[in-house]
Amino acid sequence: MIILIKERSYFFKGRDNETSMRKKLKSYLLITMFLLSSLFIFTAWAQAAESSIALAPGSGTYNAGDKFNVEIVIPEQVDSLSGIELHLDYDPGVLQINEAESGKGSSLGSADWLELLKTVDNSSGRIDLSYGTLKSTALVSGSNLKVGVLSFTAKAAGTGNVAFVFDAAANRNTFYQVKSGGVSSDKAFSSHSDAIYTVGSSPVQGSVVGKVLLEARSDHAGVSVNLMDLSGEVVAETTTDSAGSYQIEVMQPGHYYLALHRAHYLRGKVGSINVETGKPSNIAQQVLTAGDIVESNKIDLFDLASLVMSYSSATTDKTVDLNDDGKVDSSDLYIIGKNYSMCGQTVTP
Ligand SMILES: [Ca+2]
Repeated sequence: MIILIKERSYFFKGRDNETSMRKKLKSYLLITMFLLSSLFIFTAWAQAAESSIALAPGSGTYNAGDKFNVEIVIPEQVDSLSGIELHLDYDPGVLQINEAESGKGSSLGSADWLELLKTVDNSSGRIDLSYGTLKSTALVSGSNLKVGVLSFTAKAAGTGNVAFVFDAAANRNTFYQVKSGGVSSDKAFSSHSDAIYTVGSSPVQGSVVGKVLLEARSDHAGVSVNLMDLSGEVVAETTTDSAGSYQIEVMQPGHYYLALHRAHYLRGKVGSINVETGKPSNIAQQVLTAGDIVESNKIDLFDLASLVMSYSSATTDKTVDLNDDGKVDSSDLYIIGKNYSMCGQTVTP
């Protein structure tokens, strides 16, 4: 507008002399500089109002079996934070989540903050967390706000990424919420910093080697073999091959037991395993008892009834065809009868 008026006056006055023309050019220049500088100030102000979200540490090197914590942080100043929704993906082949906290143990630890959503899936590698408060007295302001804590175990050698997800269509959009004058508004993060963690393989200390057979079968694949420590935690796991063989590498020498499980068989257990450095611990061959058709870890009337219902029919249902010969007949009934009222092992130490 100012430029326009100046131009008009310049036009009407005419080209009187060179000095006045210079003066006018100078004033245009000053106006332009003023406009440009106010644009810079405005941009700087707009940037200061933005917020990013980051993982700390953003990188790290660990050995398989190490546990480490990662904090979710908003570095910039945030005023009157009333809620946060966090969605992250990670590589479940390399990292395992033990605990994810959106609030407890972080800047949002007040009792007036409520956990609205917490999903952690170690098979697909996803974390969904949401935390918020309805009380205006519990609003949080500050910079470097810790809005979450993730506790990981370095699972296996490799590179494990942890990345924020911004996918509103999939209902997995990371954002935060602030409250002003009693009104909440959703805010998008202007930028984000993901993380990469490198896991190196720990030197193998010992191993557990053995064989588990499935009663009345020739294919012994698929028995899950869990190595447990004496507090009942799974330390390592594997499954048998078709010969029933398994081998488990053990990082830490010590005392363990094995829990054995295959669907429709009684559970097995091998106690008092001593793993020593540099030496395989050979486990005596185990046989899992067939006939637990309804999976109660006991062979009883319910299993017998299931078998009788399919009796004398050709079948591909291996849960009732106990010896896997394509039909349900007296040989399957014989197995149930022989094992009748037997119970499997309990998994707890
Ligand atoms: Ca059969």
